[in-house]
Amino acid sequence: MRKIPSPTKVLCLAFFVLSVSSDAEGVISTFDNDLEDWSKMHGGSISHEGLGGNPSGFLKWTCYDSGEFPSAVDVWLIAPPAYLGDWSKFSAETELRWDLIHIAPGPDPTGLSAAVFIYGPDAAASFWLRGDRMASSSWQTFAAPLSPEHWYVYRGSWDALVSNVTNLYVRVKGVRSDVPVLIIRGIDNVQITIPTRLMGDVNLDGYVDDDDLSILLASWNGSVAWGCSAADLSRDGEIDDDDLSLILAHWNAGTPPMDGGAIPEPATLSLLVLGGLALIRRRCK
Ligand SMILES: [Ca+2]
Ligand SMILES: [Ca+2]
Ligand SMILES: [Ca+2]
Repeated sequence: MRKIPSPTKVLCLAFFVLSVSSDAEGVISTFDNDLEDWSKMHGGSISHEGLGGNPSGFLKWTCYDSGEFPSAVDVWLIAPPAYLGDWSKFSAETELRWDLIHIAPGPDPTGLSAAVFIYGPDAAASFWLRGDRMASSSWQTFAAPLSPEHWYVYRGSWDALVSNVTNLYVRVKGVRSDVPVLIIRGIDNVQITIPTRLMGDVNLDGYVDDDDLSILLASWNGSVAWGCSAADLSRDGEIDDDDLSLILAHWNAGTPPMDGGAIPEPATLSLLVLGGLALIRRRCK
């Protein structure tokens, strides 16, 4: 069983402020004028939209399934050559990021997931995001840190892979349906970057609040693989009290999103944390 911090300890940590930032670098696709040499394989079609992105233009994926022959309709977006080559030059703080929106989500958006695949001559790895963060009708940012503990290396070694990345695919899962469905999603701002990260902001919406705490508690004691990585704020490979401390230390940092909910008062926050810790204790028994 992992050590659970006392509420006093974690609440005291809320008064510490850390700043974590660095210069952005790498490559980015804003899709503001065209598809920027991205292509796709598997289901549906992709096109360029000049407006409605995050901001300006974006890549639109449209998939219509007649329902007559239920089939997987995932799209695999194929990155252009600018993203390939030697990734070993990137530091461990570097992330592959992309923004996603569900314009027509299909019948079961909560069943969605997303993944990134990278291939080299003798190596391959995947990074997965859980579906429960995918079902949003507003733009959301997702991130895959470029460090090996966040990836499932299923062929070869990580070092061999990042020394020569020959293929990069961003995959967005569709649905299997026996009734006609229309799915439209948007992708914007695919990039390899060292982000200016707002510490504690697990869902990357620019604000630290109960949404972030909820994701962390739902991932408690999880490993960073299979979609829990966003909650691993301390980057030590586990979701635990270190990460909880970082969220509480940065509570209400950033700017509330336009459609954000009410900001919990400190007393409400205390109850929220105590409730979460009680839940964790029960799980640990
Ligand atoms: Ca754009
Ligand atoms: Ca947030
Ligand atoms: Ca951690």
